[in-house]
Amino acid sequence: MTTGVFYQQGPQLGNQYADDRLLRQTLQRVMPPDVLADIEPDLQRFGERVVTDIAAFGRDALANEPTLTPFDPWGRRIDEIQVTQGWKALKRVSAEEGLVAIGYERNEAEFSRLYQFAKLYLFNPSSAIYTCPLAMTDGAARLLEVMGTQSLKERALARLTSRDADRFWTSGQWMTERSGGSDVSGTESVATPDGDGYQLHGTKWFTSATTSEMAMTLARIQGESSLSLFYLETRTGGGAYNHIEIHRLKDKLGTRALPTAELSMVGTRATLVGDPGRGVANISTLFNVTRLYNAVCAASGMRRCMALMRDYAGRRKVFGKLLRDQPLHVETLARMEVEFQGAFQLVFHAIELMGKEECGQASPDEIAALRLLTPLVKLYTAKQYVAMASETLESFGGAGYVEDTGLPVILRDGQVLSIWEGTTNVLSLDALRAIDKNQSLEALLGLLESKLGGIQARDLLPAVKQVRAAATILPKALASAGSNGVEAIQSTARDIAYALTRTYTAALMLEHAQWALAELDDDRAAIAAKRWCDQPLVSIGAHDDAYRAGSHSLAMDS
Ligand code: UCC
Repeated sequence: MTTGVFYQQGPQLGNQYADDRLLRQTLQRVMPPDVLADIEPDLQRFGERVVTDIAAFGRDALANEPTLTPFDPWGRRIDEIQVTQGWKALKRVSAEEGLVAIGYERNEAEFSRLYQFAKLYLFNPSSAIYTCPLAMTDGAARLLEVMGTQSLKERALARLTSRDADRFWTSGQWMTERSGGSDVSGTESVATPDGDGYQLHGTKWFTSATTSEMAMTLARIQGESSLSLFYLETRTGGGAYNHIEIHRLKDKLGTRALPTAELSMVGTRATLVGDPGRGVANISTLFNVTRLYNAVCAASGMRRCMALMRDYAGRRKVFGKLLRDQPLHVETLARMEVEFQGAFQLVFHAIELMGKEECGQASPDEIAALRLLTPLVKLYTAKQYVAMASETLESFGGAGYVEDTGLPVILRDGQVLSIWEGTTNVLSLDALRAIDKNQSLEALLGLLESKLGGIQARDLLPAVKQVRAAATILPKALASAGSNGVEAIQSTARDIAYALTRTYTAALMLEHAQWALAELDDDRAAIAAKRWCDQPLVSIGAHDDAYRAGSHSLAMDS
């Protein structure tokens, strides 16, 4: 060993369940003791696994990216996508660990989704985004559970939710075409009746996890003005493609272990799901699930960033002191922890509501609130995670910019979370749709008030007042934005989404803080909640004609 030469130690990770106080506390707060006692040994075990063999599979998948071989040596078109052993192992692990199955076995009744998503949260940062195929698989499973025929349930749902790795299927979600990603109404794919099914023709421009055994997709039945939803299997019984040609794999900024292809359906046999012409409304069951996956992945990414930065702060010395003793570094991490805690409470609250809804335990207000929370939770956590990923790299200095530290992938993979499954703007507009159609704002504000009503700790009361003041402004600000017409309210949609999210999150953080003070005499959640509430919660401008003309002139230099 060389003496006198300095080598920096990199960050180390411990058991990701044992080390995660917020996860453990939140499950303790929300779940009955017997349910927690039932699942905790599994979470404890899995918390170790995600930093040992699962992390190794993830590293292998990142190091050996998928490839497409279009032809065999004799010139036959084969379109074979090869994925690494690590990626294949992640599929086996996902089945055996029940990462989708737990949500459908429902052994823990309405708490099953919390259990399942706690495992996904532990899994995601080590998985090279294997959570993407799992998200679509879960979304397809829910869709088939709600609107699939008995034969589709027996054939596909049973495989999507299987714990048997040899039987387990994943699903794709083929929505995007060259004509539109956010706006799918321009979909050019057509469906022609063929016996008791359909033949699909058309090109899909982004198909994630293209090695999946099945996909849900949209196409227009001849003669119908609106899109319909279809189930297809990617291979026929003999193993050949189901009339599908793969053109190329996308060369993406991140998610590089995940095969994402451009492909054409050239007579692909498919089955209609749900009523014809209701394709967009029907597939929303799927993407409302994937949007919650997106959010849990953002929160889990934030938590991984905190774990890495915290450990490193105890190893790295600068200007004569460890980073953990540098006041500005500590302040930077403290702000990030507040952001993480907010994201965490928001995500796990949405999952709690999802579990209740699926088990018939949610009130009408909780169902309406979840409709609005889904786009809010997705858009907000994704955006905050991208900012946090960037700050995390910076906190490692030059090491954060060097590939083999394993840090740059955090930023590259994080960036996709605010793009796929609906961009920030598309989801802000979806939140307006939910407010307009589902009376979800009243429901959300009702839940918020019931949470604030349970807070008694004297130390938290000023923050409760701040949140009540913000909640009172919200409907008025919305009405005022709406009074200037459709374009005015659309131009404020992001401000509205942020204001709603920040205000509701404040109530969730205060609820947890109250519990932690009362039950555990732990004031750390209270510190975070008060700091969250001290930031501006609502900032919604009145975008009248003159304001928007000014915006147009600034944006377009007109
Ligand atoms: O596939 C992709 C990548 C896969 C990777 C998955 C990873 C998952 C995360 C993993 C974590 C690591 S990306 C492609 C994703 N594409 C999108 O998400 C599309 C984004 N665009 C939208 O969401 C738009 O808002 C559209 C497409 C829904 C807008 O379409 P329309 O046709 O203009 O919408 P309409 O006409 O407003 O709505 C049609 C119907 C209405 O119902 P009815 O007909 O009863 O009035 C709406 O209320 O659909 C209903 N609807 C919804 N219902 C629309 N959105 C929703 C919703 N979110 N929930 C319930």
